[in-house]
Amino acid sequence: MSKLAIITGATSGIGRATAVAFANLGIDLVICGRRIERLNELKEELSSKVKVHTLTFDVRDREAVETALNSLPEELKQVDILLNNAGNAHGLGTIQDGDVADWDAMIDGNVKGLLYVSKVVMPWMIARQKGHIVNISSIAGKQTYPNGNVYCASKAAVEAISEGMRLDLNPHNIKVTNIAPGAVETEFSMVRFKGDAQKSDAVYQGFQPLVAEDIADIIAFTVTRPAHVVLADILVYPTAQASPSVVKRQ
Ligand code: NDP
Ligand code: 8X3
Repeated sequence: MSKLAIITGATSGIGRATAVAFANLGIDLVICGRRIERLNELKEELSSKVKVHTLTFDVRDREAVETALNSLPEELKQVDILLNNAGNAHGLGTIQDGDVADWDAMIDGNVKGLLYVSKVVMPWMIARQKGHIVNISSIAGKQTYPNGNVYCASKAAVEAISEGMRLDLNPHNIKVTNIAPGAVETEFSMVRFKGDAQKSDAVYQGFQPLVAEDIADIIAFTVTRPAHVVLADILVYPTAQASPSVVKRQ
């Protein structure tokens, strides 16, 4: 029987690449994001391989999250994998100069949004006494770097939530994987720098960063381990990176 995955943040980067990887494994998909046209394009691309359902909502909007997920037909609530990937950094600067709207976007999206989605999906997994939750944290959640402050805090929260889920869902046979990537070239830095392509490009200059497909490949490996095996915590760097701020550039 084919498996079913819900992916948040499937319109771009890691989420989109993972949708493609899952489709290649024959995993049916519920793909989520705010940009409906991108979801429709992805659905069109993958529908010859697997069943694809789209859901449009902002993870920060609790009511929208609940309404969208609860609107799924019963067969699409039989979820085997939840990939909590939606998220972004907004801004890079000292905490004393921080923009409160950016803080709200990161805490509400990266932390509360992940919780809102999980709150709906966990009971479905508990009812079936199986499932796998994969949370995308970051190196930023393991190590705070200068000017990263609130983004790092939001990802440290994801690390703690992953641990909490692993402990509390343990009686229910539910796997929890936390993945902490280093530098992955996606739309991430364009969002962080509010569309400033020069600043965004500079992040990845002089070294070979990870690409979204590298992380998707690892997620695909993670969700295809035997039932008794869980990869609990995965840190992934590009070879040129040794910490958030130590990168060997040409
Ligand atoms: P992208 O900007 O390419 O993708 C972000 C995805 O998240 C998009 O699909 C976007 O969809 C979705 N998203 C963002 N905010 C919301 C929201 N409020 N509601 C619903 N969906 C939202 O970046 P990445 O692929 O790099 O990022 C994916 C995850 O990986 C994030 O959690 C990020 O923090 C994490 N990460 C990224 C790293 C990197 O270097 N790139 C390294 C470590 C972790 P839409 O805009 O359509 O809603
Ligand atoms: C994304 C990686 O180092 O820009 O989470 O925070 S970093």
